[in-house]
Amino acid sequence: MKACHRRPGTPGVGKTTLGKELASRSGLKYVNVGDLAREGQLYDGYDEEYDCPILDEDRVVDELESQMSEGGVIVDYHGCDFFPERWFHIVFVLNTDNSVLYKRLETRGYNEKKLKDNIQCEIFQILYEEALASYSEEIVHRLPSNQPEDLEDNINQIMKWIEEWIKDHSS
Ligand code: DAT
Repeated sequence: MKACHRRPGTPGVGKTTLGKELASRSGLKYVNVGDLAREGQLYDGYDEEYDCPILDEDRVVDELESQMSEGGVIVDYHGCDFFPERWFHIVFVLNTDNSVLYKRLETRGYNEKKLKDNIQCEIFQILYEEALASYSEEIVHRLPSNQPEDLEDNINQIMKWIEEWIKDHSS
């Protein structure tokens, strides 16, 4: 479980595509944790097996704390168990069928080991279970992310949720 969420190689389910499009339509801020870590070199050693730096989770949390307390932020990352629970009002876990995911990751030039591990990770729904274990069940939602229509549906659904949330919290 640990090895899976430590890897910065994102599984290609469409988080960045969805996150950026949502930010542009809703006016919320978008933060890509992988980019943030790279820019600030927020790493704690190197994982030889996966040939990638290991995320320094505490420094990532410190770095994000002030803007997360302000609110209105969409956070894009493949793991979520090291973020403070109070940061989030809703958590979405994107699901892509294995055959579709395999093709996307192959296009990205992932090697055989990285491909197998990421697909394995998806099969066991590790990230979904991690989200359920880290946040209240009612705020964790699974969304399909196989085809462009899914993206549009997901955006519309989340936009509705954002509008409702704003309505409920503006008194
Ligand atoms: P991630 O941020 O999870 O790594 P991404 O947003 O970079 O994923 O998307 C990976 C690739 O898949 C990219 O080429 C765009 C494509 N993609 C994203 N969402 C999709 C969808 N709903 N249908 C088809 N392709 C999608």
